[in-house]
Amino acid sequence: MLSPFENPIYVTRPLLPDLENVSGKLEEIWESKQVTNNGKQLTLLSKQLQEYLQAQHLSIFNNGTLALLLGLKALGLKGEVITTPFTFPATVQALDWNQLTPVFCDIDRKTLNIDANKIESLITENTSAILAVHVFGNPCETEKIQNIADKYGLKVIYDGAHAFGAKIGGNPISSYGDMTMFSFHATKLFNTVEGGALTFRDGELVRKLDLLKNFGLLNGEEVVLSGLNAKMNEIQAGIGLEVLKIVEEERKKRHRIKKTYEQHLAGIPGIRIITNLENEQSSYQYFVIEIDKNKFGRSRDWLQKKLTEYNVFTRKYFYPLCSEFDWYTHLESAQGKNLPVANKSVEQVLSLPFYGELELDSVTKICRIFQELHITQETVTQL
Ligand code: T4K
Repeated sequence: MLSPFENPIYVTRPLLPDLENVSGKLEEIWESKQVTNNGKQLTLLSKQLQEYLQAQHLSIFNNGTLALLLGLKALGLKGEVITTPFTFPATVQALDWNQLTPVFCDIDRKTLNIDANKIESLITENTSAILAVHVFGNPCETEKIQNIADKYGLKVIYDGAHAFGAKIGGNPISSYGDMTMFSFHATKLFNTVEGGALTFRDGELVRKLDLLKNFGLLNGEEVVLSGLNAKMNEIQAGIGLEVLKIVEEERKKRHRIKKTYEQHLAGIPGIRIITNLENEQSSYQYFVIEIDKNKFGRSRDWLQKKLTEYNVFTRKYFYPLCSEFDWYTHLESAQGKNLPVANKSVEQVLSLPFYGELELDSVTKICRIFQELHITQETVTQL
C-alpha cells in the first residue's frame, strides 16, 4: 500500500496573496477611515472586475447567495422558475426567499449542467424564468437555453458561482442570459474571502441593486424599497484587488494539474472526468470525476472513505440533490422518476483536490492510489 500523505490534502485551498501586500492595503484602508459603504477599494474592484469579466454592468455583494437572491428580486420574477436539482443549496434557496417555485429539470449526462433539451416540456403559464448553473465552471448550452427563453418570453439567469473567467468560443460567460451571478467565496478561483457579484444587461438594474443591497435607503432619508444589507466591505474589496493580480497564474497552475490528472487517470476503468463541451473554456474551478461502481470495482462512497486513510479529503459536490430537500417533496418535478440522470450522477460524483499549490507529484500519487484501489472485473466476480 502507498503511504498516506504526511499532511492532509483538501479538496481546495484559498488563493491568498502575499501577506505583505494585504498589509499594505490594510494600511491604506485604515488611513482613509472608510471601511465599508462604497469606499475606494470597492469602486476600484468594481471597475477591474467589470473589465476582467467583460461585463456590460456589474454589481458587487457580500456573498454570492445574496447577490443571486437580490438579482432575482430586482428582475421582479413571479411564479415558477425552471432550474437544476444538481447544484449547491444556495441556488434554490435564493428562489425560496423570493417566493418562487423551483421546477426541477434533469441534467445532461456529459456536463451535469441542466439538460437544455428537457426544459421546454416543463414550461407552463406560470413560468417566468430559467435559472441554470454553470456546474463546476463548465458552461451550459447557452444558445439553446436562450432560444427557448425567447420563444416563451422568459428571463435567463445563470448561477455562475463557479464560472469566473469561463468562456464560450472566446466570448465571456457574463455575456449570456439576462444576469449571471459569481461567487467570490474563499474556495473559489477568484475570492474576496466572502463575496459575490452580478453581471447583467439592463442598465436600469444598477440603481435598483444599489438600493436593494443597502436597505432600500435613498439619500439617507427615504426608504424606497424593501432591501437588506448585502454590501461588500473595504477589507474584502482590498483583498480582492490583490487576488485579481494572481488569478491568471493560478489558472495556469490549475491547467497543468488538470492535464496531470487526465494523463494518469486515463485507462483506469470506471472513471469518467466531467469536462466542458467543445468550443467552451472551463474556469478550472473544480476537478470532478464520476465513479462507475461496476467498472471500477468499488463504489464512490467506499472510495471517498478509503481516500481519507491516505489523508486525501475529497467532496461529493453536489450531494444530496436539491430536489431531495424536505420542502420540495410535494413537487412533481422533484420526483426521482423525473430526474433519472441527476439521481444517478449524484451517487457517482467526486471532487478531487484541485488548487494551484497542489504539487504535480501529489496529483500523480493520488492517481496511483486510484490505481491501487481499483479492482479488476475478475476480482469483482470472485468477491
Ligand atoms: N451557487 C453555487 C453553485 C455554489 O457552489 C455556491 C457556493 C453558491 C451558489 C453560493 O455562493 P456563496 O454565497 O458561498 O458566495 C463551499 C463554499 O462555502 C461555497 O461557497 C461553495 N458554493 C461550495 C461548493 O463549497 P463547503 O461547505 O463545501 O466548504 P468547506 O468549508 O467545507 O471548504 C471546503 C474545503 O476547502 C475544506 O475542506 C478546506 C478548504 N478550505 C475552506 C475554507 C472555507 C480552506 O482551506 N480554507 C478556508 O477558509 O462550501
